[in-house]
Amino acid sequence: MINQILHRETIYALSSGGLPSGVAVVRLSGPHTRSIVEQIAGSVPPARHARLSRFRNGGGETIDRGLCIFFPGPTSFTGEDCAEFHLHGGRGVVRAMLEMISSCKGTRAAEAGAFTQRAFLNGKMDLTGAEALADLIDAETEAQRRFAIVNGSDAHRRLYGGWRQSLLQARAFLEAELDFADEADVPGSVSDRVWDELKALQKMIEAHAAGYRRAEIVREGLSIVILGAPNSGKSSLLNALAKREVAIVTDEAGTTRDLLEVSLDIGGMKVNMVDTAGIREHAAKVEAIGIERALKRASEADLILYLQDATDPQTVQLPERLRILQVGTKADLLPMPPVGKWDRLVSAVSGEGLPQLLDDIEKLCQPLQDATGEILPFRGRHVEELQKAAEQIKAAVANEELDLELRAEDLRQAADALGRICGEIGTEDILGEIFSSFCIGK
Ligand SMILES: Nc1nc2c(ncn2[C@@H]2O[C@H](COP(=O)(O)OP(=O)(O)O)[C@@H](O)[C@H]2O)c(=O)[nH]1
Ligand SMILES: [Mg+2]
Repeated sequence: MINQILHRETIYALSSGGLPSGVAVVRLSGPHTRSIVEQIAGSVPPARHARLSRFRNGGGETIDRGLCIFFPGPTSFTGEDCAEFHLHGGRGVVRAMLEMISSCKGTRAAEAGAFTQRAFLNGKMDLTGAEALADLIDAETEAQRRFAIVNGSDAHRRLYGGWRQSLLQARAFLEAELDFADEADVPGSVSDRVWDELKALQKMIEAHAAGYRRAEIVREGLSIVILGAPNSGKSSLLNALAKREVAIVTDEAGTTRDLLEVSLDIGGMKVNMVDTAGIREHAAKVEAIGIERALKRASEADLILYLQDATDPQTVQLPERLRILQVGTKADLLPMPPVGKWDRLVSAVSGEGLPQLLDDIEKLCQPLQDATGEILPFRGRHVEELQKAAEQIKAAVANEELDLELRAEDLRQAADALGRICGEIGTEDILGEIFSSFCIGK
């Protein structure tokens, strides 16, 4: 893959997150790692063995006692010599340790994603692997975690590698045909088969690219908007589902005037639920803006919960063509539940109907749950490159009157687009952007 890059500086960072904490992990990577470990922990422990050590500062004073682990390159996370100090997670302890490391020769505080970037540059993982790792760290729900693990394996590189191989073979056929062109007795059927296979490949790439929407929902969350007339119980339902007072509830119409969003974990899926201004005519200015925003957000949502006060149902105009679940509210006030008027009847006060409503949403999420086991493109840049590849193949196939050489060149560009996704080809200019979204210490 990519040759080992020798970094001159040794980077360090607190990798374990917010302080204070029970344990804090300070991590090092680079050529001075051994000498720094010697200075701080007295000597270098056997490779990949945790050793209880006394950590000292430059003046020989004890900073703390903790575990030290040394990971010799190239079989480390970054491919370089790495080490970890496991300290007590006090602010003063960590500060003293970071100060000590920064006073050692050749060290520099790591920028966001710097360890992973070195791992990538040293061929320890490909770009989609690095991006999936960032997703794993950002994962809040079970579905996000699973998706990041599945998509963090080597699967993208194998999938795109296979497609690149097919393109290479197709080019080889075309080039062979070019060589024989003068002899005029090459059977046409060979290249016909190549074009058929390319058409099939193009379809496959397009279908794979279309999976991005599913990946997006798993990563960003399913978007559900609560709509209904004022006082239909929208804010109360949001609070009941969030199990806390997120939205203000009053019996005054027009209390909620802006969008209010909470992230919920429903059956392991991230769901972004949005409470909105009640829809009515003749609203005051601010409220009218709120209503406009509500309708706009609803038109982009994956699901609308359309609420009606079951004791006094008001009808409002909904955006069309959307998935809508009709929900009757305030069920606790009804002496006899009406049959069949709503998909669900709920009460934010007694809690009745809420588990069933959550079930409905979970069922809706099922196809997405299944998507968490799929290998999908999961960044905008993946889809752009896939589309580029598909378009180049399409151009090569369609332009029958074009020189074979030019058509072969289209195929080369398609293969390059696929190669860029995993970072096997020319990605220098996008690395900064990709790794800056990582956290420090990763
Ligand atoms: N009894 C009862 N009252 C409710 C229920 N949900 C909401 N309310 C009341 O209905 C009024 C309007 O509720 P709110 O959630 O602010 O409605 P929104 O305008 O649609 O957000 C408030 O007085 C709530 O206390 C419910 O399930 N049962
Ligand atoms: Mg409200």
